Amino acid sequence: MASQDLFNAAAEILAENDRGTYTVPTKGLYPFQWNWDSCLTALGQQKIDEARAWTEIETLFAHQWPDGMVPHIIFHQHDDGYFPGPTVWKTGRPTDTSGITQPPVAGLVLRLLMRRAKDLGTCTERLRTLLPKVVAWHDWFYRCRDPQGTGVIALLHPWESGRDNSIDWIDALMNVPDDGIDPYVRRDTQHVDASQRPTKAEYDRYLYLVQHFRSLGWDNEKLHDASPFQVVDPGFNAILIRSEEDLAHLADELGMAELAQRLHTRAEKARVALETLWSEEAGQYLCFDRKKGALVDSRSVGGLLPLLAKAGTPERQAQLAERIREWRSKGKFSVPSHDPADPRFESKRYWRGPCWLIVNYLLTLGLADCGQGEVAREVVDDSLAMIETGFAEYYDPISGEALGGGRFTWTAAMILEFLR
Ligand code: 9YW
Repeated sequence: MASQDLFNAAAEILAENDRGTYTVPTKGLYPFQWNWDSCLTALGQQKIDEARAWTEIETLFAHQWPDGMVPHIIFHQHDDGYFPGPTVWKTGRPTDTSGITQPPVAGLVLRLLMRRAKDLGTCTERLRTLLPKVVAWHDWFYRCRDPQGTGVIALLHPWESGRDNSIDWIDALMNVPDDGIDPYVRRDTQHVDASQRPTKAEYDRYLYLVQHFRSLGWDNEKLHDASPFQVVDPGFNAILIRSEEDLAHLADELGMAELAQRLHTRAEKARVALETLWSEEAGQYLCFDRKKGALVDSRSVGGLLPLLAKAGTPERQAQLAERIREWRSKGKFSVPSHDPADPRFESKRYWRGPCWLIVNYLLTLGLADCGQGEVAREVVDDSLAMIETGFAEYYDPISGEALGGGRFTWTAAMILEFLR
């Protein structure tokens, strides 16, 4: 498709999924506001309507919890098409929300919005209001998800990672009971092919965790230590570090030198801690299971995302870029969500192999920063090639085929970014 046609097609999807002050990922399958979807969508929206992009993020942060957490779903409107809905979460918020969070891309997105701002005065004003809220979210992460002060934070639920059914969580989920769960009916498998979705055994454990946290009153001062699932994800932590540094830069620009220094210092500590997740054998970063006290033997794309934080030595960064090329040569398109050489890889099952354009985008930012521009260009080219099969939720890395939900918001937003 010609660039202008692609731009128009992507803009049409953003408009179609726009609910005025927030955007749904895709109608039917995901009818509410999702945290990292919204922030990444704002990047695409800026190309069309800068003010609307800021509103997207402001709406999300209007539902921040008093303790600083920003929920992964905001249930703005009633819709039975999604499970688990508000009656399962029961978080007791004025507007219903889920009780867990998602990858903190807001900080890095705000810096990009500011860098490209057209109406600098208005954007700066909106930033002044948003910045302390994003900082409060980051403070929450380090207070509630790293109570021992290790420098890296743990996820308490696979859904928090944004990479729901990754192979990364299989072992740690074995520590989560699957009994005593209220009877439930899944809705996702009514919208899309069940063979491409998480399994029932996984869903049972996802729901056990929700029920367990609910029984603790969603008190974030208690959840970490009480959770049978505590996994440190290098990808998630890399996003947090990158966003933290971007917030520090923004704080500096707003004349908040002390805050900027505090954020820089914390990001530095996190960056050092991230290196404990490096595996020489795998040639990449791996998750760390805090309950077991061991690295997780799973070579997922989460372990390549530290490029985004410019983590590690140039040698390590080069190895990560090499992984991207190696995985591409085993599949056909960049970047599979898991090493295709792993027998557990599945080219069509959600986060067990398929390519996701949001991850591709984050990797291209990291690759460019780490002097790997050529690999970044290959990732962009592959992304644009896969889009020819449709603006899908995700893609098969072997056939390039569109999979999952269709007319997907963040995929459209990423195409607008790739067309820059
Ligand atoms: C769910 C909305 C979300 C994304 C996640 C993705 C999937 C399913 O869809 O989650 O039920 O929340 O894994 O990253 O935010 O697009």
